[in-house]
Amino acid sequence: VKHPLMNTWTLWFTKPPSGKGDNWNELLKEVITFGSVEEFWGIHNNITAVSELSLKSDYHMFKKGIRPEWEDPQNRHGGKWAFQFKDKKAIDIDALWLHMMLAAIGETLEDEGDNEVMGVVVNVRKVFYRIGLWTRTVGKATTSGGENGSGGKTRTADQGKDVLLKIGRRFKGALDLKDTDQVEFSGHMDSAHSGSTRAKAKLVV
Ligand code: M7G
Repeated sequence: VKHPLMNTWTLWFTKPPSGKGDNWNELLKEVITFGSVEEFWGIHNNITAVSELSLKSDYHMFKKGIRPEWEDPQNRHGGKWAFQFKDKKAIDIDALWLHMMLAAIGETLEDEGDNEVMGVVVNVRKVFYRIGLWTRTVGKATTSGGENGSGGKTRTADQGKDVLLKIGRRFKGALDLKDTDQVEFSGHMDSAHSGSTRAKAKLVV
């Protein structure tokens, strides 16, 4: 028996660079696409744990059809919530990443109709692990889901921001962070321009 997930997801892997001249595009590999609870566990039980990955590796789990890149047109106006775990030895990154993936596939990070969650990411770096949650927008006013204004949902900038803040709080909850820990949101535009994802935060929870 297969228990279907609400969405179909694709797992991606970023290999650490092997030398000079490796660009982002060549390092990002699509691994597998799945749409059921059973497939998820089959994959999870058979791939390398985050704690065993080399430095500069990433896992990305995104909704099927969305590349985990700023360049994907679906991410063009988006951003991400992210938290850096700076004491790598003090945390169980495998458990945290599992919780993050379960929250994503279990659709507990947003309410039906929010339509913000694109995917989740874990970065393995020398001095931290970072877990991120990519969103479709940066909380601007939008109209979506209808053509020529017919049946489309209009969202004011305030509503857009409220949705992102709610998602940020759920992200923080899924990672079991303390109230005093700060989770920051930044837009991909800023990330791309500053040359790093450590761009100035627009929102904090
Ligand atoms: P990171 O892995 O998000 O954070 O970005 P880090 O600085 O803590 O390692 C590292 C670098 O990877 C960026 O400066 C970019 O060169 C590259 N990179 C990361 N992302 C998510 C993208 C992307 O979506 N598109 C492109 N072109 N490069 C990216």
